[in-house]
Amino acid sequence: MSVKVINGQAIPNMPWQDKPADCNEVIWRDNRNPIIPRNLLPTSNSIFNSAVVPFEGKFAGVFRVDDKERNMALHAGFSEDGIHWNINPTRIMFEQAEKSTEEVNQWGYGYDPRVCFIEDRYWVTWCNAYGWKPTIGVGYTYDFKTFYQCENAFLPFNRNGVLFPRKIDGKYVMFSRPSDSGHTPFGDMYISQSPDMKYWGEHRHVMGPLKGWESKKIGAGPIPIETDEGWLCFYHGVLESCNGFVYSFSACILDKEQPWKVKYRCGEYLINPREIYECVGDVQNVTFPCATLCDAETGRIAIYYGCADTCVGLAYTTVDAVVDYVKSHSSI
Ligand code: BMA
Repeated sequence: MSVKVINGQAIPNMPWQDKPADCNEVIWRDNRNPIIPRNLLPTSNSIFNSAVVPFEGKFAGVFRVDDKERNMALHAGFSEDGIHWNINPTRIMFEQAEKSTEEVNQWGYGYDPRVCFIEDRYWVTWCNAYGWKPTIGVGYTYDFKTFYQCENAFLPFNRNGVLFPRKIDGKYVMFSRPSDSGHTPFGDMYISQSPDMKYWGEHRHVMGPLKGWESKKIGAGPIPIETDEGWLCFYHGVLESCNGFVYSFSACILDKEQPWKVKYRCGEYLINPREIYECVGDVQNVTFPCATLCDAETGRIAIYYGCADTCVGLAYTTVDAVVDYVKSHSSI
């Protein structure tokens, strides 16, 4: 490995498939995709845009499960190998982290969760409803059994709240993407900072739409990976075509100490919807990454991404390969 992963962990049992000999892309798909089907639970309409982390030598996660009434909820799940998942049939019922927050932090709905281990616990951020308007919900768990809900991070309307895995300059750092109440025809990535995970400020603009594939809006994806080149961040970008929105994803590298400074940003998408399970489903043409596993020893990366708002796919790359590609195809 020429690029070093900082503060990472070895995950020797993470899912992996070697790059097929005839593949000339930077990211390649698992040939068992979709690894989580829409109907894994008897009540599920779809399971997608979900977050996975290493947990006690195995894997745990928070999954977006829409039921057949089309309620959007978060469910905990566990796996031995990161491929085969036992997802709880009942949704996560958050306990209130602080009594004083009881009135404001009612569960509204939950979608597009991210999970980030910081210091001693797994933080969960998701798109939560406050008065049926989307904003960033925040909670935590130690064991994926009991979950505690904190204050929402921001005012509506906001989506794609993604935490950095450590404090930077003594502050928690989170991406978000201010939006509207609908399918939002705009969107830039911002960073906000907090001394305590409750009060968020010192907002910084990171980047907005640039190239054709992301010309409508962009949003943060999985938890950033710290490397000696900077923060490696996968993010989604949206193009509007005559058939509606098309969600692809790519990567950028941000400054380690001032992560709102973009060092490199790939001009091309790295994955776009082209497989049948990415193009056909409840929302056609969506590849939406929410989590990675990264083995600090080998630099292998497994990317969990939602496919067509219906099921979960898995794709692979390496830190060396993606950093090299982003640097050599940087549009800034
Ligand atoms: C976004 C979110 C995502 C979804 C995407 C495409 O606004 O709702 O959950 O994957 O739209 O429908």
